[in-house]
Amino acid sequence: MNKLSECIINKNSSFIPIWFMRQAGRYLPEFREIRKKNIDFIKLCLNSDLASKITLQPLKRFDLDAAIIFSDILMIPYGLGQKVEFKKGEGPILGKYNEKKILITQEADVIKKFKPIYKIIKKVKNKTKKNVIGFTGAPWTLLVYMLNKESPKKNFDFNFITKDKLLVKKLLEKLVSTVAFHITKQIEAGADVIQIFDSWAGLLPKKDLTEYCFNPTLEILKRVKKFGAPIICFPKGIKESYSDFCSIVKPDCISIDYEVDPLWIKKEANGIPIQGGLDPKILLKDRAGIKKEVEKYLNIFSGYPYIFNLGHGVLPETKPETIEYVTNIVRNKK
Ligand code: 1CP
Repeated sequence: MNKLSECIINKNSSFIPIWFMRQAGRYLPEFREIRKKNIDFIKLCLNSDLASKITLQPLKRFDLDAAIIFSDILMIPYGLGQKVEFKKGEGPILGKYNEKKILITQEADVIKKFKPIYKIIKKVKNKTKKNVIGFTGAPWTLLVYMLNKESPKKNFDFNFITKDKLLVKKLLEKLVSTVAFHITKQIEAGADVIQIFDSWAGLLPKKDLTEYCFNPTLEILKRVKKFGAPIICFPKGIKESYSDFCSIVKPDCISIDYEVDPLWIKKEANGIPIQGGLDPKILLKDRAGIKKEVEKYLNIFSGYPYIFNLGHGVLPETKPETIEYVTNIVRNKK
């Protein structure tokens, strides 16, 4: 059994596995080199040679315990027939959604489009003994992108997104089944662990978390449990509701963001393995500042099943040497 599974499934706390969200990405010059020649981001995610190569790039440089597949959460809206484009400096732009088209999309149509993704997993699996992490967006976060058609960073209105209750209900059901199915196919292709990113859970009013975040995630976990791969959940930004998330959803592992007090969550998680937490902005500080913060997490979670990671993705301006520096601190922790 490899390191992440050992920590999550066996709750082994004698070793702290390490990987980084967005470890394959814009902070790496070798990624930017490939990206420059591949303007169409979706096409790049479906190019199994290049995407498997990008997935392995961080493992060539750093002593990490896992490879996260190079893909994107917005492959799901793309798979359901919505146009998805990434414009330079603007983030994702989604096309008009056609409710009927989305709702009648069959699993077979999605498989046909996603075949290269499962091929990437198989290729990566053949090339590394490390854990291979598959991932997906959570229904709520995907719904936000599909209906908002651009990043909610730019503009977001909860009442606008949830205005048409019937449409939202139907879309969430479709997303639950598509996400559960995509997780299953990734596990079949060889993914050892799956992470569900609910990057915009923090936009939900507290009273609506159950309906839009907890319940859809619970339903997905129920459907994929029998396939045996542990699931890490990352309901970013839900603050004190991390405690309810742990007791209601009971994920195999909970990924915390940088607003979560690590000492508090250690008490609230009820023994559920914890991942992450460190603010990615800390990695832009000097070495003494970085070491202090990394060691804070290592000390707090000493003796608790913990996976070292950040509280969100690696920022594009992070120096690759910093990732190496942090990895060495974690590795040398006794
Ligand atoms: O060159 C570029 O401009 C592309 C940048 C890029 C990359 C490298 C995007 C566009 N996606 C990715 C890959 C990616 N996305 C990975 C695999 C690589 C790895 O982690 O090593 C993963 C796991 C994601 C997940 C993802 N995509 C999330 C969830 C995590 C998070 O950051 O909260 C989200 C929200 C997205 C949407 C997305 N895709 C890309 C961008 C810039 C965004 C964010 C848009 C926004 O700000 O709303």
